[in-house]
Amino acid sequence: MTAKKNVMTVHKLESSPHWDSTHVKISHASNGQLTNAQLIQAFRTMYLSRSIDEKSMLLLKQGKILFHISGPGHEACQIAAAMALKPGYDWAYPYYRDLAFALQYGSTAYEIFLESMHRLGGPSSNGRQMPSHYGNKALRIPAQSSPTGTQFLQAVGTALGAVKEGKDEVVYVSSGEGATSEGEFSEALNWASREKVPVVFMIQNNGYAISVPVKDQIAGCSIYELSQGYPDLCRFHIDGTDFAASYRAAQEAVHHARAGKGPSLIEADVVRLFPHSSSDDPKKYMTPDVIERNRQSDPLPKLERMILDSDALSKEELDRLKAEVKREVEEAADRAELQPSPAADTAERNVFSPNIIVSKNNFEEPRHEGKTIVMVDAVNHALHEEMKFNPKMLVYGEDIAGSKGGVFTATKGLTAAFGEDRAFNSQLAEASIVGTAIGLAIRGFKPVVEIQFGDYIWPSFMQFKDELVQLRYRSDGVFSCPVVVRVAVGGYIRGGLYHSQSIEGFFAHMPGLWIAMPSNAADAKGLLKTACREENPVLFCEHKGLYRQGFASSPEPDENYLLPFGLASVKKEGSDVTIVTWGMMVQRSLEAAKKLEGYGVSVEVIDLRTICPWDKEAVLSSVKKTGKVLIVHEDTRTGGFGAEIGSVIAEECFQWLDAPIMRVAAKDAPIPFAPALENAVLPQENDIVSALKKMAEF
Ligand SMILES: Cc1ncc(C[n+]2csc(CCOP(=O)(O)OP(=O)(O)O)c2C)c(N)n1
Repeated sequence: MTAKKNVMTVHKLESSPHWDSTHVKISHASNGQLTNAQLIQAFRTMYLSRSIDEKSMLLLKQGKILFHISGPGHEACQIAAAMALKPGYDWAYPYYRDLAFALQYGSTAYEIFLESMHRLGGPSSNGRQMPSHYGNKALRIPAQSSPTGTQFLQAVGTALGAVKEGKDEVVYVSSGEGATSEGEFSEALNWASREKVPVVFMIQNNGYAISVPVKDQIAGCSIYELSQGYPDLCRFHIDGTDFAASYRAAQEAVHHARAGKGPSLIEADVVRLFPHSSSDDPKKYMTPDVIERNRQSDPLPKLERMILDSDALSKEELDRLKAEVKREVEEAADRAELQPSPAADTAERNVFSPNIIVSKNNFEEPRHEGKTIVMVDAVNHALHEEMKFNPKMLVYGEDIAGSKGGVFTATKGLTAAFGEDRAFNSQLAEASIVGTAIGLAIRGFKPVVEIQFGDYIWPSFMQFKDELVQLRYRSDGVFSCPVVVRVAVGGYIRGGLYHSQSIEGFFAHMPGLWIAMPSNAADAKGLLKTACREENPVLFCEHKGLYRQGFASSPEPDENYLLPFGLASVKKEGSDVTIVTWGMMVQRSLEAAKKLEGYGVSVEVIDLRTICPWDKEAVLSSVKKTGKVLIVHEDTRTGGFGAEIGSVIAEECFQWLDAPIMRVAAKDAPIPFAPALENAVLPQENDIVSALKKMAEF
């Protein structure tokens, strides 16, 4: 903890000259805009929050709650922020220590206990998410996750949406000081400040991130100091245990945002009076001195003193209020305990949306009659048509805007046709692209964003795995974020290690995500249009080696063509061996199959088209017919999606198999640059031919 902690100072940018730090000293005379009713309200919420935390620790000992993260010491700045906002109109991304915020914002003690006792009927998770992760649709609190820092970019996305809709909503997002070390915090400040979006960043600095002291976390120990270079970022450094000071800063920050002047950062110095979580013991890293000093900064007795000093309530009235709150907490806990827990057979509910917009049942592939187009143009036309169809659709990513239209021209003409508001460049930060898209989708936009190369999608991996694909599940279907992420993938373009990667195997391991990987222009157009309409998040893999290939071009489908996910295409019928493949490998498999005809071997080639869901029925029925299956993919062999397909075939088709299931895939190596090396690593037509011959001989 630094010497700065709990000093009653407020720093303020010159941009708000009416803020005067001398007003911060709390007294009856100087509490300014605070009425007695507000002080009493704040005290009631603080006492309620504290009592819930205390009760939770007891319930934990009784085994009725399995985990708890508490907020004592943080309450004053949280309540102040909630009081400055408009619940249900503004948005909030609170963190796990924000119990007092959630209560003041409108959550009830009963709802809190429903969540912490993992009961049905709570506002945010029905027993899916751990306690202390707040969510409430009516209050506009998106159900929260656990990674420290992912919420910042989502908040920026939600705020960006408010600006786009011309609304004066404000978005609150909070964390501890430790979480600001995550790169996404800086990305969020950059985006928020650059675009002047209405976010209030509330950083609750309690001096520790679990056991790590702030001196080991933040250069100079203050995020307020560190963030001084951002234009239009209004900054405050306050004693967050002081309710009046907190309220004034919060009001100012919210006012700044609502007036369209941009984001604010409030660094609130607070104390953590309880352990980090129920699994922690602070005595292992806090000295008795620190523990005692923290205790003396407890915001609860401070606010109590303020109420008594200002005669807002007498001692007897305050005691009555406390007794009433204690009763409320006991009743809420008892009532919550009586509610049922979720049934085991609902465990897979809401991994995916139950609504399929474009069903594969009774789907009939039309003959496409349009002009022949290459795949990148098919993508481009799909985007144009869908942006016209859905005014809430936005397209953004690195380099996508303006006359260039991306490094592959897939987004060409979108800005000219739909304006900078709907087709725009993002900052060069992949987590930002996906994170903000989540925040936009949560409030009803349809972001169809671009990651320039699959090789660089990894900074967004956390936003994918922990956020994009899990929001629906962790909120049991209350929230969703149907984002489409288009990404150029694949090799055979002499792109070396960092412009060649196949990524579908990694992403297929994420329940909740749909993945497409078309092999030709017509499928690309039909699948992308479907992706833009569906409710599930989609990773749309576009093989850049196919973008302009003649063999991947097709007559253009019309604007009504929507190709369902999970429907494979039999590209060639055969009776001796089945090839299951996708993407670039479809053409190579067809060429190899043609060669095998010369040896009297009839090969069936199935193009999966989508990896999640994949068309199991089509594959199994072909394998039952041929008795032999070769899986061909461009991704590295170990852990590639072929292993999954092979395993399912072995489980469900064993008695039909006349040969071992085989795979042709990339070697387990990065993809090197020199042509001879690249050819050696990526699967070639000859590899497929050899494997087919081997299989035919069984
Ligand atoms: C990305 C990520 N890394 C690690 C963790 C484990 N973790 C949970 S809370 C925490 C400390 C956070 O400290 P701080 O942001 O200062 O907030 P505080 O808990 O002190 O309020 C850590 C490391 C996590 N949840 N997410």
